[in-house]
Amino acid sequence: MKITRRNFLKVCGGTAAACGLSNLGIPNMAQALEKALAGNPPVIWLQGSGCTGCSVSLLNSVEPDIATVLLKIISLKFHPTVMAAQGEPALDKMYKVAEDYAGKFYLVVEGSIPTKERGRFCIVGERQGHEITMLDATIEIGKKAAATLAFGTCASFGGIPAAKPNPTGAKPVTAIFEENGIKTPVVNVPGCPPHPDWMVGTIAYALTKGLPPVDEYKRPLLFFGSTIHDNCPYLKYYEEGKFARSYGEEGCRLKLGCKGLETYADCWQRQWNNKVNWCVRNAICIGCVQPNFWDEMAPLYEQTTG
Ligand code: FSX
Ligand code: SF4
Ligand code: SF4
Repeated sequence: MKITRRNFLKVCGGTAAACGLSNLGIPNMAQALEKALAGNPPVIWLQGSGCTGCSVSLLNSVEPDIATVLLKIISLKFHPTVMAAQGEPALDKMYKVAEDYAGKFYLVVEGSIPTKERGRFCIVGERQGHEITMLDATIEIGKKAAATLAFGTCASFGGIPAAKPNPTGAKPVTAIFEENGIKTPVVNVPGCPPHPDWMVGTIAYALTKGLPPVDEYKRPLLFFGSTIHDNCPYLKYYEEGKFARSYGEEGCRLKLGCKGLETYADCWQRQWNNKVNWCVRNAICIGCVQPNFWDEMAPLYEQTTG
């Protein structure tokens, strides 16, 4: 698949803006991405326990659009939802890519990893008559990857599948790697689902500058560096002690259940669905990017913080 220079620069411009890299300057960004594209790094995308919302969110990427991301910026070798290949040949290809590009490909994990019953709550396929669990695949592929990007709160922290009583023993990527002595670096890009810019931006950053600086929960500071609350349009109401008791009433949404005080994300400026809206403008922040989402954020529509 060829990309024209004109389109290429357009992509670079969009990507730079999307991930806040515009201060790099387009020419540098173009050069760096061009270099990365020469290798077109292979990506293996595994899906564990989740709702596929992370993939759906990525498909909503606007600048650059998703076809450009999947076909030109990265070389997606395996993705259970979007690939045409199925069954054993698809799995064989996945293991071959991991072998051929050992230490050079990126692993994306979406969804958490069930560990009870030897991981048999989540089967990614069969090979030679044997079930391959998500747990097996994460360990086997994860140890060969250059880096692993945990996309979504489930992969990053366990998320909804790991909510109490967590019958499948669902765990995040970092826990699986730690328990199995896997040293591959992990970047967590949480959100239930994550914003497309957070995912595309993290990929673009990794390709151009290496893995991004992260916070104590391995989240890129670029997107998760400040709280929703500190940047909220309703902050002045909070400071004045004026709290809305119902939607539509003027005031801070704390008493309606807003978790913005303890939630680190840039939704307040990035917004969602191509900047149509975002949670706090007409509802509340439910803290979907935090390590203690779901258990400690529930009940969502009751005050649990502040
Ligand atoms: Fe989890 Fe992905 Fe929430 Fe869903 O599969 S982060 S349940 S939006 O989409 O993993
Ligand atoms: Fe905004 Fe929520 Fe903070 Fe109130 S509690 S100021 S609604 S983020
Ligand atoms: Fe998640 Fe809060 Fe951002 Fe909404 S505003 S997407 S709940 S972090």
